[in-house]
Amino acid sequence: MTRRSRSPNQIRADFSAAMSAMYRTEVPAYGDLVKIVGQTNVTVLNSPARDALNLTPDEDTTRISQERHGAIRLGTAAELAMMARVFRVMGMHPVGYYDLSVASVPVHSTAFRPIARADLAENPFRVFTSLLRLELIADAALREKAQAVLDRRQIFTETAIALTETAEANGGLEDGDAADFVREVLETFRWHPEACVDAETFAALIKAHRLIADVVSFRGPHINHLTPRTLDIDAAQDGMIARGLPAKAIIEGPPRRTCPILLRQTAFKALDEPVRFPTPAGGWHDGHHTARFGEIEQRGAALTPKGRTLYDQLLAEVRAAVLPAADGTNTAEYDAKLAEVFRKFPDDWRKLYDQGLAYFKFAVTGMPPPGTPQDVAALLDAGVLTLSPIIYEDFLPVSAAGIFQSNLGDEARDRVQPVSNQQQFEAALGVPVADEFALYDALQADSLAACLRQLSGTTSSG
Ligand code: OOG
Ligand code: NI
Repeated sequence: MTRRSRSPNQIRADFSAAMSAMYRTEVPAYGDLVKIVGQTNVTVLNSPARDALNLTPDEDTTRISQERHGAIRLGTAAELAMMARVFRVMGMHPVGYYDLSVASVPVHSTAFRPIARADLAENPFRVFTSLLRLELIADAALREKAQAVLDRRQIFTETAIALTETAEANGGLEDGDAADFVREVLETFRWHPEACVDAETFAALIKAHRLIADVVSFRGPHINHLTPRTLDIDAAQDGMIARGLPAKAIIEGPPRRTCPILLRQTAFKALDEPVRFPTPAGGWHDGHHTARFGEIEQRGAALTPKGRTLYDQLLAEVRAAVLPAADGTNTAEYDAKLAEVFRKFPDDWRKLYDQGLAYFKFAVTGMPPPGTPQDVAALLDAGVLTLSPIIYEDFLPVSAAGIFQSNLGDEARDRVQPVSNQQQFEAALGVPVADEFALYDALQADSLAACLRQLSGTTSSG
């Protein structure tokens, strides 16, 4: 019998499926969310709205509702460095740096994700991974205590570490080892209701910041949400409300548009769950904790640095006028302001291209009439080239902060001093993070170059 190797893409798909199954049993409300998304997606796929989705020919619509991302929060540099090695076995690489301290959340983050288009198409699963910044806890005694608790824990099983080393040494894993690897790595993401700190320490950590308590008090970095793709996030949000799920007050990101850009996200808020704290007498003390939720996302075009600056400016303008309240009391006002301010963001693919606001891929769709100048605008005008948006595969710090905060409560705002530190993050990670703009820029340049080569081939041979 020959031993076959399992590709990183296959391992990532296996892992994502295993995690989805685990999370649905751990958080039944997440199973409800998956059903709502599945139903909404079928409705859209069978309606005229399907045409506006820009589905790529390689898009497998039977997998459209699969999870696009999940998130974890790690406690130490060593955990982050090991996690990076584990994700690499699954073909996931750190892209982007997100500083959440600007939103009073004491973490900084990256997204581990596949990079090549073919890999994303095979399985797009990524993990938004945060590292706690204990140095942002003001109370020195509490900070040291938290550090000591974190230094004592081992979040990876021995087998997970050994199989990661095997994969590194051999350049991959064979089928049997890959299955063991997925099962063992899943343990790191599992929920443990038994806390590893006593109730008093937990209360002190909660007082410092709810997020610190979530990271420090448990045996591992439980997966805190999974996020399937919805084809109509407004309908899915209504569906959540209709099914009685505690939906977040607003949809994060840009407004609904004819030409979708970046990323729109919403979630149901973390549920209150029973946990147990060890007592000095060796027993357990019952308590509760809110950590785990479900999210949905809808993606649009990746923006250039110029487009992103405009997006950030417009969003800041909206938030200066109406800051969304967690209890939903000003949601209608916020949505109206968002729609109004974003009228300044062109909503037409050609304009977005001409103004250098978004990234595109190109296709040759005609023969150049004699005398057509060889510039892109002229080729687009003549219908020789056609544009379609390159989809945004990353995250948005203001949106991420909104997702964090909807699970932490309004009281978590304005508590941490913002200090961005990408160098410190990369030192912990062990490698630099990839620059998302450079990745999109290369995709666009490659696509255009391939089309121009094809055209010069047709003109010189004809
Ligand atoms: C991560 C929140 C950020 C997103 O989709 O922006 C996030 C967390 O709560 O740990 O997942
Ligand atoms: Ni998320």
